[in-house]
Amino acid sequence: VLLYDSAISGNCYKVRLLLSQLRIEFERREVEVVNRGDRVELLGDKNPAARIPILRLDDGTHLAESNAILWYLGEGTPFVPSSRLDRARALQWMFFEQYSHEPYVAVARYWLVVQGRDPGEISDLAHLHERGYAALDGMERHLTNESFLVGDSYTVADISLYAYTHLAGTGGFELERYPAIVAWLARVAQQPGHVPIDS
Ligand SMILES: N[C@@H](CCC(=O)N[C@@H](CS)C(=O)NCC(=O)O)C(=O)O
Repeated sequence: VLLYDSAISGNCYKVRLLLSQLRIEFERREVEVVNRGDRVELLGDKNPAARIPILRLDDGTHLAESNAILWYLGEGTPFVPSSRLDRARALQWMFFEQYSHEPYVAVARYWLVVQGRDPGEISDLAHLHERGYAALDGMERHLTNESFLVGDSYTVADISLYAYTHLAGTGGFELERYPAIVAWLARVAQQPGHVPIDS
């Protein structure tokens, strides 16, 4: 398979991490995520949203949205739960990631690290932090009593939320406030086949 990828994107990292853990060989095509003038020309026929990650499958068709790609790749493996309720719980966390977590935790990092802005220049940084901390509070409450997000094993839900949570410190979030999250991050990083974002 071929991955339209960005080395610095957490959404793309989710896909690289699962491909690595499934030992699926893939080719990477790096796409520029900062200067994005040609986005629709380059990606519009592959993803209506013209964003990466996009996976080109062996039949030549394309699949986009990081969490949809995780689900597709993980289906039929231990990374996607088999019981009806646990499958829905994995989706619950992945929708939470996209609606309540990534728009704040990833976006704070994007402005500070990728765009290299000073905190004072980012007009809505306080809002990003307030909402991002609310998402981290929710994860901390859950992980205080659980080893992983769904059931008692590592799934695509953990991959989805690991991607930007482990980078949250670079977005100005104080992860040391969250001992259960910190312990979970370490458990995730110990899973077989784990690769760091910059591999
Ligand atoms: N909801 C999408 C978000 C994809 C996304 O925001 N991709 C960014 C990189 S992290 C991108 O393509 N940025 C360039 C652009 O928007 O043109 C997913 O989870 O895959």
